[in-house]
Amino acid sequence: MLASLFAFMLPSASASDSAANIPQKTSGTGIIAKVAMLAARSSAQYDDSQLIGVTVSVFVTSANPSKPELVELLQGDEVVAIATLAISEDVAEGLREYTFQNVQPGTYNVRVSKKGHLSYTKIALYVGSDPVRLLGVNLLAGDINNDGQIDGKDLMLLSASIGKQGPDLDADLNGDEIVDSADLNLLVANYGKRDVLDYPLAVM
Ligand SMILES: [Ca+2]
Ligand SMILES: [Ca+2]
Repeated sequence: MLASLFAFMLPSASASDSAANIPQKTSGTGIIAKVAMLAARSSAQYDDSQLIGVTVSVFVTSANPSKPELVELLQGDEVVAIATLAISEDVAEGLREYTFQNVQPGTYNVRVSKKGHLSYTKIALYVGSDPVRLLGVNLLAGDINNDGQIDGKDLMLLSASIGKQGPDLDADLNGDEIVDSADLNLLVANYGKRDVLDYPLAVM
């Protein structure tokens, strides 16, 4: 039985590049050829399903929750995807959820960056067959010149801007459209820190 089905599959396979050939066969052969074609197609779909990846969610807080972050998925140093901001009412105020869809199994780095903040990079995030939730990413404010560290240069920039008002001021770390002591306090709290590289815990 298998052998006879196989015999019918062969001609259908050879004619697979021209669907018009199928109806020209005798009706019996045509049906079996069609079944074989469908079987081949569903087998192909099954193979495709093996390629469907999982969702990776990243939950982020920062000093300025009114402005979006840039959330990137990397393999080594190469950016392979940029996350989209998820609209979810379940997420608490000030917390933002970003998602990457259809992430293939593998090991990735996830980088979260934002104007005025040190970046955060999760190193060697393993993605298997289950969805991944990366929780508790809190960006540190104060890197006004965006050089990866919070130091005297940032402090000078902020000091020179004290009292300024308006949207999109570089030294307005908390996004309330004024540069004042609240921004200074944020910078001082993170003074001396650098871009965060979060390595996996060593397995003993
Ligand atoms: Ca800086
Ligand atoms: Ca401010």
